Amino acid sequence: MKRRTLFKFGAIGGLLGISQPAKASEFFVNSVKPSISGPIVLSTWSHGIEANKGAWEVLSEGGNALDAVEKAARVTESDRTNRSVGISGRPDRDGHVTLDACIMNHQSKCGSVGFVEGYEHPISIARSVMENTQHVMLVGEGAEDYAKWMGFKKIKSPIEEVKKDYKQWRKENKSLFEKPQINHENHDTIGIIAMDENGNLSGACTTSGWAYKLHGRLGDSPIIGAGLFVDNEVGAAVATGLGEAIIRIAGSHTVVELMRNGMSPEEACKTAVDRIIAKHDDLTGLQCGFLALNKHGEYGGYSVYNGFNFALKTNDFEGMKDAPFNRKW
Ligand code: SD4
Repeated sequence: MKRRTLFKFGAIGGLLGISQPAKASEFFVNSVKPSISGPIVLSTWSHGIEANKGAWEVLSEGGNALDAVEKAARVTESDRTNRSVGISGRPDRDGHVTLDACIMNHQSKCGSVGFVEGYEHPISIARSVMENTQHVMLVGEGAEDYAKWMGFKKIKSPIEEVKKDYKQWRKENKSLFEKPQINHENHDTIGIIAMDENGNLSGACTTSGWAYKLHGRLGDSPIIGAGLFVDNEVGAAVATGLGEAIIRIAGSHTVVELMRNGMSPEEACKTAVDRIIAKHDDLTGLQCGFLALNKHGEYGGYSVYNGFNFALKTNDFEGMKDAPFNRKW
């Protein structure tokens, strides 16, 4: 049934007192704005510029959003200068670099790995979990065994640069049992959301997680619905920042559901951030940001504190955008 017919029927049904169950696309009708032309990719933080370039190699050739977001994530995972993604990321309090990643496509298929050490591309292991197993999520030793079994190459971890940084951190933080702190220098997870030329959405998220976290800790980044969520009827969202706060409100899923109910991507991100703020008495150091894209190519972000930015690439634009925020540091 065409959308217009549905509306007519809906109006008559309303007059007759019959309520029609709404489809996702109907929720959207009030907020339809002009679509962008061609594909679009958005990535969190400034490392997103290079990641987007990777995605664009796929999208500009007519490739699909899933391949694009995986390629983008791999760019950042391979960047040895990056201290928050991949094996050069910051270690936990015991000196281990444990990696979290997840991926989700336009068919709501998803895969994830958490607490993985010594693999260059956790995002590709996550994709393999999605495509080659009946599971969504593998963690720790089991995820590493799976990766090995699937032919992913193990790298010695931690790498030398990380060991050096860790030694320094231990020196400066004599009491290892001090409360771990997150700050804006050390939490730049990459989350990527993209729409391809067929209008299909996918997303990816990969990180070494909260620096100096407790050994064994998983953040939001490998958790579908928290660090990433995609619903091809509505839109996609990714999160960055303090994972525990994001998990508490099922952050990325919340953003997508708010868009389903008619909010713009920016409004949806803001509403999710407001919810986080309302649920925490102490916001000291609690940075969280969301980035969202809807089916019409509209996008937006929002964060608790200033400083969150994201990289955007379309046929007409390549560069950084600053996200609006609730308060200043
Ligand atoms: C985590 N959400 O492990 C990640 C950290 C992050 O930008 O996103 N940093 O909690």
